[in-house]
Amino acid sequence: MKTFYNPDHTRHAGRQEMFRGRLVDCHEVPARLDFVMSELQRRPLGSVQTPDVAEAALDATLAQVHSARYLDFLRGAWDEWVAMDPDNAQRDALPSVWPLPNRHGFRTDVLPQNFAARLGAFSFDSGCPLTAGTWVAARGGAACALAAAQAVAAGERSAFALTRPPGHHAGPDFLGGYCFLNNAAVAAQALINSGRSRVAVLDVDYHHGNGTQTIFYERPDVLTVSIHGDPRTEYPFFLGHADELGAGAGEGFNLNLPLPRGTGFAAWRGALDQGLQAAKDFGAQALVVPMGLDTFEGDPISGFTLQSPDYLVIGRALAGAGLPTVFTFEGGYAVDAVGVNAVNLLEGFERAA
Ligand code: Q9C
Ligand code: ZN
Repeated sequence: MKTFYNPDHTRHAGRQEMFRGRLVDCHEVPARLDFVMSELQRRPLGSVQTPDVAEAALDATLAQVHSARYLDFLRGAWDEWVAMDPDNAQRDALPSVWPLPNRHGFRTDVLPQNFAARLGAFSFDSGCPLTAGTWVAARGGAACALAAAQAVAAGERSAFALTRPPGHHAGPDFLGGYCFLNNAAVAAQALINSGRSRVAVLDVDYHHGNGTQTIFYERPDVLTVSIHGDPRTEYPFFLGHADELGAGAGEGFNLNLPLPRGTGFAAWRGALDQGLQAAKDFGAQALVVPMGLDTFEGDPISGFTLQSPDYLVIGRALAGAGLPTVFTFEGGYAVDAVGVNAVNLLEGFERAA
């Protein structure tokens, strides 16, 4: 399995996130990727390289999954933040006011000039700090996802986009949940662009992949499946229920498999089999796996109880689909276990493939 890693990931290193009325140290830290990298060196699965993709192809693919005005905003956000007050360069940008689209009549068609308001218009939580290097890091990650998809499109059995910040909470025109650009959506879209007519996304992160779901909700060519903590109690709370089935031309092409907090591997594994069956019934020609490791028992912000050896089993089960597969690195905040768990999953896949 080829790994494409993002050398610019360290440019995004948020300091603090808002949590229950106070600023706490960020969970989504650069060391997460370093642990995966060193485990990959201990147990090599194939070449590890930086992505080499055409800028124009990357921009074109990003424009297929995110809105132009969101991409423009994100590209210029840090400069706007500092222009607001030079002292802002000393701190990350966090939103604190939101238009609540679809409710209360607030408008988002006219964007405010005020940067704090614009940041709110393009985000859905205050736990996702935007920093000086966020755009460069996120774009480098999207390049990894594109490179991984291109490798698979060219005949590789699988490829791994090893990048952070993660992506699956980022939607067409919003950031949140530590995510800015949706790497898994970029990979799925790139596979479609390469000629596959049906691509399945099977999200195994603890949190519902709301961004990916929303991006593809009305499309019949990308099936989105997510196994996650029940949004009635778990982040992102406002999406991820079992009755969300897709809409319009995309009706029938979204599957949510919410599980209660506290779920262990036996029940989780049942949901995985359901998700894989859905991908098969759909006739998927390729698979994208947003790979979160925050289902691990030791995860500090999540509530399932998977153990490290379980990830080998997950990898083997995913390989059983027999599909060309792109993995993107998503959540997983038990930092010193995330490398072992990630490489267990990938090794389980490789051994079975
Ligand atoms: N104190 C991903 O796993 N905050 N994002 C929860 C934590 C948001 C997780 C509260 C969690 C987002 C990619
Ligand atoms: Zn997560």
